[in-house]
Amino acid sequence: MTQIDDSKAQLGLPRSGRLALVTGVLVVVGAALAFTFAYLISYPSTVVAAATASDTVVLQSVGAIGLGNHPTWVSYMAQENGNWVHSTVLTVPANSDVHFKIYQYDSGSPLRNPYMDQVAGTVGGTETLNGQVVRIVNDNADGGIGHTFAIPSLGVYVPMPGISSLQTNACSTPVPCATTFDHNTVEFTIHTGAPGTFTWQCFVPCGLGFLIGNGGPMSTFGYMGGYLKVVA
Ligand SMILES: [Cu+2]
Repeated sequence: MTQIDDSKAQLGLPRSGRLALVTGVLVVVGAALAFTFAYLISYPSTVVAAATASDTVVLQSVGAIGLGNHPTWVSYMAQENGNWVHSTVLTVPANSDVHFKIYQYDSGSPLRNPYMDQVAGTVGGTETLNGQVVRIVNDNADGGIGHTFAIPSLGVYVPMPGISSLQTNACSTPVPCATTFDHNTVEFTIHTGAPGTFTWQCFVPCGLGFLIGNGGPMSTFGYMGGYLKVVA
């Protein structure tokens, strides 16, 4: 009767080979866990969007961010000291009139809820669209609505039209988009109250390729939503 050599019976490998295999598997699993953990705790940096009430919060919305983990995703960017940062976590001063200027480079579509054509929660209940003061934007016009800037808990809703389908100079370079590309400029002022942290988001279901447009960039901080940190 033949005696089974235990050192070679399993996987047909000698003991040292099995040890190397197990070590290899552990290293791969460990690396995968570390990568997943690092991904889950990654978070947009906080941008001092307006240090004082006399500063303007400058943002841009783009059709594709072109960098990071999701280069094809639609996104906002924010300016800090004149430099563009891929973040949507913004600090602004409390108890102040804070002015916003948003360059909107993306195309748009009609809204699912045209109620959001109306500007709300801004000083005067208006926005300035390409230099013109308006209270309402027609989402059924050419271009539709690209994105909205909304802070639901403060009652702020600002519709931002998409660029016209007839325009031929859409932003095609890596972000940030330069103002030489087609865009709409939306400006408004909100009055901040006491310090606090408020969620802001887009309400256009612009997450192309995701379930009813609300996944991906619509549900990931740093893209179509973020925090407005109102600080003393
Ligand atoms: Cu959007």
